[in-house]
Amino acid sequence: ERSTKSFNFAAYHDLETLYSFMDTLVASHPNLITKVHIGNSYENRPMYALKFSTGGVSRPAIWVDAGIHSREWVTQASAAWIANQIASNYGVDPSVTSLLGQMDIYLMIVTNPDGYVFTHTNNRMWRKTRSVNSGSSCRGVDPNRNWDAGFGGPGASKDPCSESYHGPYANSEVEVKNVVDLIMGHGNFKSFISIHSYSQLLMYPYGYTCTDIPDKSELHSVGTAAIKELTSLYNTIYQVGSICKIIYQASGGSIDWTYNIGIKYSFAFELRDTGYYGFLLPANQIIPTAEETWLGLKYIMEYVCNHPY
Ligand code: PAY
Ligand code: ZN
Repeated sequence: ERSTKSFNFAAYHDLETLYSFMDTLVASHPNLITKVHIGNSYENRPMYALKFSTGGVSRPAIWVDAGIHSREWVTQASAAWIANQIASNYGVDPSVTSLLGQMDIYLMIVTNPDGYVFTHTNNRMWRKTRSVNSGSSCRGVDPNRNWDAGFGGPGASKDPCSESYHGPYANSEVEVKNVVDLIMGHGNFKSFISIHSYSQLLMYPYGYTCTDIPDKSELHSVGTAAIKELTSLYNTIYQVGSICKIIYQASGGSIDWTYNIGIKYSFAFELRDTGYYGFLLPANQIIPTAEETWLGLKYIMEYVCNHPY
Protein backbone atom coordinates (compact mmCIF):
# COMPACT_ATOMS: atom_id res chain seq x y z
CA GLU A 1 0.00 0.00 0.00
CA ARG A 2 1.47 3.30 -1.16
CA SER A 3 -0.70 5.50 1.03
CA THR A 4 -0.07 6.31 4.68
CA LYS A 5 -3.87 6.63 4.91
CA SER A 6 -3.97 2.89 5.46
CA PHE A 7 -1.36 2.89 8.23
CA ASN A 8 -2.89 2.21 11.62
CA PHE A 9 -1.43 4.82 13.98
CA ALA A 10 -3.52 3.43 16.82
CA ALA A 11 -1.53 0.20 17.00
CA TYR A 12 1.98 -0.78 17.97
CA HIS A 13 4.08 -2.07 15.07
CA ASP A 14 7.24 -4.06 14.61
CA LEU A 15 10.42 -2.58 13.13
CA GLU A 16 9.75 -3.80 9.61
CA THR A 17 6.31 -2.18 9.56
CA LEU A 18 7.66 1.13 10.91
CA TYR A 19 10.44 1.06 8.32
CA SER A 20 7.99 0.47 5.50
CA PHE A 21 5.78 3.25 6.87
CA MET A 22 8.78 5.59 6.56
CA ASP A 23 9.29 4.57 2.95
CA THR A 24 5.64 5.16 2.16
CA LEU A 25 5.70 8.57 3.83
CA VAL A 26 8.84 9.62 1.95
CA ALA A 27 7.37 8.34 -1.33
CA SER A 28 4.22 10.41 -0.85
CA HIS A 29 6.14 13.62 0.07
CA PRO A 30 9.25 13.41 -2.11
CA ASN A 31 9.83 17.17 -2.17
CA LEU A 32 9.69 17.50 1.60
CA ILE A 33 11.11 14.34 3.17
CA THR A 34 14.27 12.35 2.64
CA LYS A 35 15.36 9.26 4.53
CA VAL A 36 18.85 9.75 5.93
CA HIS A 37 20.75 6.55 6.67
CA ILE A 38 22.97 7.58 9.58
CA GLY A 39 24.70 4.21 10.01
CA ASN A 40 23.89 0.74 11.28
CA SER A 41 23.15 -0.70 14.70
CA TYR A 42 25.28 -3.24 16.58
CA GLU A 43 23.31 -6.06 14.94
CA ASN A 44 23.71 -4.30 11.61
CA ARG A 45 20.23 -2.89 11.16
CA PRO A 46 20.05 0.43 9.32
CA MET A 47 19.25 3.53 11.38
CA TYR A 48 17.15 6.14 9.61
CA ALA A 49 16.26 9.74 10.34
CA LEU A 50 13.50 11.42 8.38
CA LYS A 51 14.72 14.81 7.18
CA PHE A 52 12.01 17.39 6.55
CA SER A 53 13.44 20.18 4.44
CA THR A 54 12.25 22.66 1.86
CA GLY A 55 15.74 23.50 0.62
CA GLY A 56 18.85 25.45 1.57
CA VAL A 57 22.24 24.16 2.65
CA SER A 58 22.58 23.00 6.27
CA ARG A 59 19.77 25.21 7.45
CA PRO A 60 19.43 25.57 11.21
CA ALA A 61 17.88 22.32 12.32
CA ILE A 62 15.89 20.63 15.05
CA TRP A 63 16.58 17.03 16.06
CA VAL A 64 13.88 14.80 17.53
CA ASP A 65 14.50 11.18 18.50
CA ALA A 66 12.28 8.48 19.95
CA GLY A 67 12.81 4.94 21.12
CA ILE A 68 16.39 5.20 22.35
CA HIS A 69 15.01 2.97 25.12
CA SER A 70 13.32 0.21 23.20
CA ARG A 71 10.57 -0.67 25.68
CA GLU A 72 9.13 2.86 25.58
CA TRP A 73 6.76 1.88 22.79
CA VAL A 74 4.49 4.90 22.90
CA THR A 75 7.47 7.00 21.81
CA GLN A 76 8.16 5.22 18.51
CA ALA A 77 4.41 5.08 17.86
CA SER A 78 3.96 8.80 18.62
CA ALA A 79 6.96 9.70 16.48
CA ALA A 80 5.38 7.90 13.51
CA TRP A 81 2.15 9.87 14.03
CA ILE A 82 4.15 13.11 14.37
CA ALA A 83 6.09 12.39 11.15
CA ASN A 84 2.79 12.04 9.34
CA GLN A 85 1.46 15.18 11.04
CA ILE A 86 4.41 17.30 9.94
CA ALA A 87 4.10 15.98 6.40
CA SER A 88 0.38 16.60 6.15
CA ASN A 89 0.50 20.00 7.90
CA TYR A 90 3.15 21.43 5.58
CA GLY A 91 1.45 23.85 3.22
CA VAL A 92 -1.74 23.66 5.32
CA ASP A 93 -0.84 24.86 8.84
CA PRO A 94 0.84 28.28 8.47
CA SER A 95 3.08 27.72 11.50
CA VAL A 96 4.48 24.42 10.21
CA THR A 97 4.85 25.90 6.73
CA SER A 98 6.73 28.91 8.06
CA LEU A 99 8.91 26.75 10.32
CA LEU A 100 9.94 24.55 7.41
CA GLY A 101 10.61 27.65 5.35
CA GLN A 102 13.43 28.48 7.75
CA MET A 103 14.56 25.29 9.45
CA ASP A 104 14.97 21.57 8.84
CA ILE A 105 13.58 18.89 11.12
CA TYR A 106 15.32 15.54 11.63
CA LEU A 107 13.10 12.90 13.20
CA MET A 108 14.42 9.48 14.23
CA ILE A 109 11.52 7.15 15.02
CA VAL A 110 13.54 4.11 16.14
CA THR A 111 16.86 5.13 17.72
CA ASN A 112 17.53 1.65 19.16
CA PRO A 113 16.42 -0.77 16.44
CA ASP A 114 18.11 -3.88 17.92
CA GLY A 115 16.44 -3.32 21.27
CA TYR A 116 13.12 -2.65 19.55
CA VAL A 117 13.24 -5.96 17.68
CA PHE A 118 14.16 -7.69 20.95
CA THR A 119 11.10 -6.21 22.69
CA HIS A 120 8.97 -7.88 20.02
CA THR A 121 10.74 -11.23 19.89
CA ASN A 122 12.09 -11.96 23.37
CA ASN A 123 11.54 -9.49 26.17
CA ARG A 124 8.96 -6.71 26.01
CA MET A 125 10.77 -4.86 28.83
CA TRP A 126 14.19 -4.60 27.13
CA ARG A 127 15.62 -1.07 27.53
CA LYS A 128 19.27 -1.19 26.45
CA THR A 129 21.22 -1.83 23.27
CA ARG A 130 22.06 -5.46 22.42
CA SER A 131 25.86 -5.25 22.38
CA VAL A 132 27.97 -8.00 23.90
CA ASN A 133 29.78 -6.98 27.10
CA SER A 134 33.19 -8.57 27.39
CA GLY A 135 33.61 -10.58 30.57
CA SER A 136 29.87 -10.70 31.23
CA SER A 137 26.98 -12.83 30.06
CA CYS A 138 24.69 -9.79 30.34
CA ARG A 139 24.04 -7.94 27.09
CA GLY A 140 23.51 -4.29 26.36
CA VAL A 141 24.42 -0.79 27.45
CA ASP A 142 21.99 1.93 28.52
CA PRO A 143 22.18 4.24 25.50
CA ASN A 144 21.10 7.17 27.66
CA ARG A 145 24.12 6.76 29.96
CA ASN A 146 26.64 6.44 27.12
CA TRP A 147 26.98 10.07 25.95
CA ASP A 148 30.05 12.13 26.69
CA ALA A 149 28.64 14.32 29.48
CA GLY A 150 29.51 13.40 33.04
CA PHE A 151 30.14 9.93 31.64
CA GLY A 152 30.46 7.24 34.32
CA GLY A 153 29.37 9.59 37.11
CA PRO A 154 26.52 9.26 39.60
CA GLY A 155 23.25 7.91 38.21
CA ALA A 156 24.82 5.26 36.00
CA SER A 157 26.07 1.79 36.74
CA LYS A 158 29.38 0.08 35.99
CA ASP A 159 27.65 -3.29 36.20
CA PRO A 160 26.97 -4.71 32.71
CA CYS A 161 23.92 -6.48 34.11
CA SER A 162 22.33 -3.20 35.26
CA GLU A 163 19.56 -1.48 33.30
CA SER A 164 21.61 1.73 33.57
CA TYR A 165 25.02 0.29 32.59
CA HIS A 166 27.02 3.16 31.08
CA GLY A 167 29.20 1.00 28.85
CA PRO A 168 33.00 0.74 28.62
CA TYR A 169 33.54 4.29 27.38
CA ALA A 170 31.52 7.26 26.06
CA ASN A 171 30.02 6.63 22.60
CA SER A 172 30.90 2.92 22.81
CA GLU A 173 27.43 2.16 21.47
CA VAL A 174 27.32 2.53 17.72
CA GLU A 175 23.71 3.75 17.92
CA VAL A 176 24.91 6.69 20.07
CA LYS A 177 28.02 7.25 17.94
CA ASN A 178 25.93 7.40 14.75
CA VAL A 179 23.76 10.18 16.19
CA VAL A 180 26.80 12.02 17.58
CA ASP A 181 28.48 11.89 14.16
CA LEU A 182 25.37 13.17 12.39
CA ILE A 183 25.00 16.06 14.86
CA MET A 184 28.70 17.01 14.69
CA GLY A 185 28.91 16.58 10.92
CA HIS A 186 25.86 18.78 10.40
CA GLY A 187 27.05 21.48 12.78
CA ASN A 188 23.92 23.62 12.76
CA PHE A 189 21.46 22.00 15.15
CA LYS A 190 19.73 24.58 17.32
CA SER A 191 17.52 22.19 19.25
CA PHE A 192 17.73 18.55 20.30
CA ILE A 193 14.66 16.85 21.73
CA SER A 194 14.69 13.28 22.98
CA ILE A 195 11.42 11.45 23.56
CA HIS A 196 11.09 8.86 26.33
CA SER A 197 8.28 7.39 28.39
CA TYR A 198 6.90 7.33 31.00
CA SER A 199 6.36 9.91 33.79
CA GLN A 200 4.76 12.97 32.07
CA LEU A 201 7.71 15.30 32.34
CA LEU A 202 9.37 17.89 30.17
CA MET A 203 13.00 18.14 31.18
CA TYR A 204 16.06 20.22 30.38
CA PRO A 205 19.72 19.69 31.41
CA TYR A 206 21.42 18.68 33.52
CA GLY A 207 21.00 15.08 34.55
CA TYR A 208 24.56 14.45 35.66
CA THR A 209 24.52 17.24 38.20
CA CYS A 210 21.85 19.19 40.05
CA THR A 211 23.77 22.40 39.33
CA ASP A 212 21.65 24.81 37.27
CA ILE A 213 22.53 25.43 33.63
CA PRO A 214 23.19 29.04 32.58
CA ASP A 215 20.01 29.05 30.45
CA LYS A 216 17.80 27.59 33.16
CA SER A 217 15.32 30.43 33.38
CA GLU A 218 14.76 30.56 29.62
CA LEU A 219 14.46 26.79 29.21
CA HIS A 220 12.16 26.55 32.21
CA SER A 221 9.82 29.16 30.79
CA VAL A 222 9.86 27.63 27.29
CA GLY A 223 9.14 24.24 28.86
CA THR A 224 6.31 25.62 30.98
CA ALA A 225 4.69 27.28 27.97
CA ALA A 226 5.09 24.12 25.88
CA ILE A 227 3.39 22.06 28.57
CA LYS A 228 0.55 24.55 28.77
CA GLU A 229 -0.14 23.77 25.10
CA LEU A 230 0.22 20.03 25.67
CA THR A 231 -2.11 20.03 28.67
CA SER A 232 -4.73 22.15 26.90
CA LEU A 233 -5.83 19.22 24.73
CA TYR A 234 -6.70 16.43 27.19
CA ASN A 235 -5.69 17.93 30.52
CA THR A 236 -2.70 15.58 30.85
CA ILE A 237 -0.63 17.00 33.70
CA TYR A 238 3.12 17.42 33.20
CA GLN A 239 5.93 18.68 35.42
CA VAL A 240 8.81 20.79 34.10
CA GLY A 241 12.35 20.87 35.47
CA SER A 242 15.93 19.69 35.13
CA ILE A 243 16.47 15.92 34.82
CA CYS A 244 18.44 15.86 38.06
CA LYS A 245 15.85 17.77 40.04
CA ILE A 246 12.67 16.38 38.57
CA ILE A 247 13.39 12.68 38.14
CA TYR A 248 16.83 11.65 39.38
CA GLN A 249 20.54 12.18 38.85
CA ALA A 250 21.54 10.45 35.61
CA SER A 251 24.93 10.85 33.94
CA GLY A 252 25.87 10.32 30.30
CA GLY A 253 22.48 11.43 28.95
CA SER A 254 21.96 12.74 25.43
CA ILE A 255 20.60 16.21 26.18
CA ASP A 256 23.41 17.00 28.61
CA TRP A 257 25.89 16.30 25.83
CA THR A 258 24.00 18.35 23.24
CA TYR A 259 23.63 21.25 25.67
CA ASN A 260 27.35 21.17 26.48
CA ILE A 261 28.32 21.29 22.80
CA GLY A 262 26.23 24.45 22.42
CA ILE A 263 22.75 23.25 21.43
CA LYS A 264 20.88 25.51 23.80
CA TYR A 265 17.35 24.21 23.25
CA SER A 266 17.92 20.68 24.52
CA PHE A 267 14.90 18.96 26.03
CA ALA A 268 13.67 15.47 26.94
CA PHE A 269 10.04 14.46 27.13
CA GLU A 270 8.70 11.64 29.28
CA LEU A 271 5.33 10.81 27.74
CA ARG A 272 2.29 9.09 29.32
CA ASP A 273 1.49 7.78 31.78
CA THR A 274 2.60 8.23 35.39
CA GLY A 275 2.97 4.50 36.06
CA TYR A 276 -0.45 2.85 36.01
CA TYR A 277 0.36 1.12 32.72
CA GLY A 278 3.91 2.44 32.48
CA PHE A 279 5.72 1.08 29.43
CA LEU A 280 2.66 -1.03 28.57
CA LEU A 281 0.47 1.93 27.66
CA PRO A 282 -2.65 0.64 25.87
CA ALA A 283 -2.67 1.25 22.14
CA ASN A 284 -5.85 3.31 22.38
CA GLN A 285 -3.75 6.01 24.07
CA ILE A 286 -1.22 6.29 21.22
CA ILE A 287 -3.08 8.89 19.17
CA PRO A 288 -4.11 11.10 22.11
CA THR A 289 -0.53 10.94 23.43
CA ALA A 290 0.89 11.85 20.03
CA GLU A 291 -1.62 14.68 19.54
CA GLU A 292 -0.84 16.36 22.85
CA THR A 293 2.91 15.79 22.50
CA TRP A 294 2.80 17.40 19.08
CA LEU A 295 1.34 20.58 20.59
CA GLY A 296 4.22 20.80 23.07
CA LEU A 297 6.80 19.95 20.46
CA LYS A 298 5.41 22.46 18.00
CA TYR A 299 5.56 25.18 20.63
CA ILE A 300 9.26 24.46 21.23
CA MET A 301 10.00 24.34 17.49
CA GLU A 302 8.31 27.68 16.87
CA TYR A 303 10.13 29.23 19.80
CA VAL A 304 13.48 27.96 18.49
CA CYS A 305 12.67 29.32 15.04
CA ASN A 306 11.81 32.73 16.51
CA HIS A 307 14.87 32.91 18.77
CA PRO A 308 17.95 32.49 16.58
CA TYR A 309 21.31 32.40 18.31
O1 PAY B 1 16.91 11.93 29.55
O2 PAY B 1 14.96 11.19 30.03
C1 PAY B 1 16.14 11.38 30.34
C2 PAY B 1 16.73 10.93 31.67
C3 PAY B 1 15.86 10.15 32.56
C4 PAY B 1 15.36 8.82 31.99
C5 PAY B 1 16.50 7.79 32.01
O3 PAY B 1 17.23 7.72 31.02
O4 PAY B 1 16.65 7.04 32.98
C6 PAY B 1 14.16 8.40 32.77
C7 PAY B 1 13.60 7.04 32.49
C8 PAY B 1 13.58 6.79 30.98
O5 PAY B 1 12.71 7.29 30.26
O6 PAY B 1 14.46 6.06 30.53
C9 PAY B 1 12.21 6.90 33.09
C10 PAY B 1 11.58 5.55 32.88
C11 PAY B 1 10.21 5.45 33.50
C12 PAY B 1 12.45 4.45 33.49
O7 PAY B 1 12.86 3.53 32.76
O8 PAY B 1 12.72 4.51 34.69
ZN1 ZN C 1 13.89 6.21 28.46
